[in-house]
Amino acid sequence: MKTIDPPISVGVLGYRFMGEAHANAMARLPMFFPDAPEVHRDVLVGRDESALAEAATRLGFDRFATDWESVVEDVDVFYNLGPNHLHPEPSIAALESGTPVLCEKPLAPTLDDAERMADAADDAHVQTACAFNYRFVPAIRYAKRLLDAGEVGEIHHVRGRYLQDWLVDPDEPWSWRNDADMAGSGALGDLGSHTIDLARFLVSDQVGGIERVSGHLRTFVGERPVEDDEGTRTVTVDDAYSAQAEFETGAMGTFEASRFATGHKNDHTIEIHGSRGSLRFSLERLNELEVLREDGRGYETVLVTDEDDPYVDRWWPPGHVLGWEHTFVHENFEFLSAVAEGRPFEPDFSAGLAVQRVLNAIVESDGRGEWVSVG
Ligand code: SOE
Repeated sequence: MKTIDPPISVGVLGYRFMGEAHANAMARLPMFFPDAPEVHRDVLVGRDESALAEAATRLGFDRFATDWESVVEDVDVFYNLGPNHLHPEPSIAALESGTPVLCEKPLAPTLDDAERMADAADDAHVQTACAFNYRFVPAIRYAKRLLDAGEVGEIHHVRGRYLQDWLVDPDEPWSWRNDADMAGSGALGDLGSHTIDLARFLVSDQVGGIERVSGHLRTFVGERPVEDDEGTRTVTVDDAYSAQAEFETGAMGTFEASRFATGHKNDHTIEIHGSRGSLRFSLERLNELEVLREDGRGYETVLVTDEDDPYVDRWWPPGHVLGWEHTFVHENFEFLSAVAEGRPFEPDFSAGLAVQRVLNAIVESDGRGEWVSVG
């Protein structure tokens, strides 16, 4: 695997939500992770020159560019944080130039694109990352430790749901996230990809992969107003999905996500029930893990902020809680360290592809009205 000597120059495509989250993470690294490789926020890539110039200055980049083609060859590492339809070509071009790539989730709008990206990663022998940032929540890492230690016993149920409500207003404007060509799918890919990845991360050692699914997708509002313009545009993706899943061992999975779950802003929960105990996590209380132990009478709430909890010693004393942005700092630390040390990174493009296969099977199952094998 490729090793890159620091300082590592990074080119970033995208300067909105995810561009800000990752730029903030890179800026925090030298202060809180002094053992992280030195990183140089080199070039920010986008289309609109004046917006780019402003963002490049604000986010600490030396320069900006409007053509990703030259950037992917020029930098040590490429971050693809654009809308989903921009994930495949720039990422593949970067890999073909031997440049390691971190790409936002879902890996691609379609399974076909995700397969091409994973193939390019295999051929390139460089580090790739599919940015499932919730793997880097300390309480999730702590949950994995408990699961790996066999604390919940044989796993029977894995239940994950990701609830938001930002589209419940039919006057909320249309955006690329509502478009099948640009996004691939809606709540399923945007939110469900996180849940499927988290489930795989936490329990695949115990229950194997997801073998088959039964899915249901629904669009509640078919047309949305166009921002600052006349008329409406058609919504071509799901507003919500639900799915049943069967893991290799026969363990049962139930998953759902919605952008219409009134009252829920960013409520990502995962519950695991085993023969000896259970675990429960919610992103809205991300410093906590609820644990039911074999000899317990009920769930105990563990505040996962002790010094020996994952990543916590890098930040504040016990009880001085962490937030959503810290997950990106941890993720950037792990990815950039892997690049500097010539190690592979997890979750990589093959993990992104594995999630995409499940998303695809859920869509197919909805269309056919029957259970579909994940393949
Ligand atoms: C919007 O729905 C969004 O920002 C997702 O795109 C992110 O992946 C998720 O972490 C929060 O919600």
